[in-house]
Amino acid sequence: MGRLVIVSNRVADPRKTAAGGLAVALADVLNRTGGLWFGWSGRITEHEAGAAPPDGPVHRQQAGPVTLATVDLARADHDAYYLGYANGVLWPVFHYRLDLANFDAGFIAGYRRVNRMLAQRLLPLLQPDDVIWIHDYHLIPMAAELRALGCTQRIGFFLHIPLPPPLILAAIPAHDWLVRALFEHDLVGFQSEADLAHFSRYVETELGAEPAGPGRWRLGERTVRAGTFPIGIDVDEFAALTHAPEARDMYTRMREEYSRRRLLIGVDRLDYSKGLPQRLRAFRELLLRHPDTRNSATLIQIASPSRESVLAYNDILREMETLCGAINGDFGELDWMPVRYIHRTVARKRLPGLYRAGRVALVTPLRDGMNLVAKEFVAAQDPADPGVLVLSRFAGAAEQLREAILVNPYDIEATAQAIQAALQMPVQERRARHQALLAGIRRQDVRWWCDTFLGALSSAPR
Ligand code: GDG
Repeated sequence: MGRLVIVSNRVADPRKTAAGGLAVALADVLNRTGGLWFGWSGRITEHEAGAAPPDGPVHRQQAGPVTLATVDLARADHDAYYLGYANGVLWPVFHYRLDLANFDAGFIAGYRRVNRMLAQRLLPLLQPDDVIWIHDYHLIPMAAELRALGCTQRIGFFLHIPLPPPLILAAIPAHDWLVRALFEHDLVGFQSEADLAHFSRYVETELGAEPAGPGRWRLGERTVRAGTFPIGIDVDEFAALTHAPEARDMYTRMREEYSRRRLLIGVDRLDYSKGLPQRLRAFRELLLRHPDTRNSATLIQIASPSRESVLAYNDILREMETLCGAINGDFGELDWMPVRYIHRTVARKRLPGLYRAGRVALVTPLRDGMNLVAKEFVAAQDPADPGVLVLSRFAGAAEQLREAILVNPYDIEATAQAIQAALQMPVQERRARHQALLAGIRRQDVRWWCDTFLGALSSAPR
């Protein structure tokens, strides 16, 4: 295979660790293979929309075997492309939240402009046998822009978030343009079978594409291959982190602090897709229905700050503060608070210790492409005395992690019952479930994901 070129909205130094599933997985891939990582620098400048910034269009930096190449965005471009279209239209609609989408016509213009500009800046950096792997909803039309400039290299695309059913997708004003652009790739990857089924139904019914063999569709001159490639984690690295001093320290402190109580753990970006208010209501229901849990169970909810300049994220912030305050006010005792809500990022090295101290993890998104927290929790457990994973059936991870306790997060009472079952699960059953879950996340880990996707991309017929 030729040199690997990864394109994603944000580029992170792979020698440092970052919060965010995508950054963690991509850093892992590139550290292994070397190559080029191209995307936005994270910097916003005051130059004119669409124009190159005055200090040169592309910043380059060498990070071990990886060349980082980044561009700054003009404020107007950033606001329309990133805040407006990617996170104000595509993120909510792809997570089935039409009610939160803002279809302002200026946003899509900025989205097209930035995708075109990124294609123009990447093109001169490409070598003839490069294999290009574009990531996520920010960059759906970028391959089409590259092709328009004459790029003939293999291009793959991976969607990290869900793809909704055709009639939800069709609410986006330019939906057909958006999905047509996927046909400019040699391979399109989804997280789950459900997403792939939505793609297949959409392209056949809305675009009139023809099935062209298993996992292939033809639209006019173009044929695209599409498949399911559930993303994984580096299980061994994560298990090793569990034994590092930072995680051990966290684990010991949690065990001491909560020696008489059982810990429930939630770790999420503060995002409306993660089902946090529903989770807190289920926890309140648990305290109401099962008085034995009062004074004996504590929920630690980490909600790392995310996309604070997008309007819908302010509402969830306020809702969480109100709910946590109400639960603690109604049920708290002088020596016990039911919820510890932490609206900050926890250092990555400490996370495994927190996971390991948890008797139960609550991973209950309303929709999620995959959800890596579910897999990290499993990897961090003590096999002799493992915690229990309560997992939303609407996370992509639920297609793989069948031995978790699967819940419908909208059903508050049933979720409360599931949490109680998790708290009471005997150790033999916990061990058996954990063993099966661990084997699954080992089989399909991040290397499997990367190798399988890149293998399929290199061999996709052209
Ligand atoms: C998107 C898709 C898909 C979270 N809080 C802290 C922290 N994290 C880390 C977790 C995990 C990552 O962030 C979150 O990954 P998820 O997969 O759960 O969710 P998204 O960020 O929404 O990621 C998702 C993923 O892409 C990959 O394809 O699975 O469905 O939405 O690694 O550990 N890390 C630290 N402190 C925190 O407070 N250090």
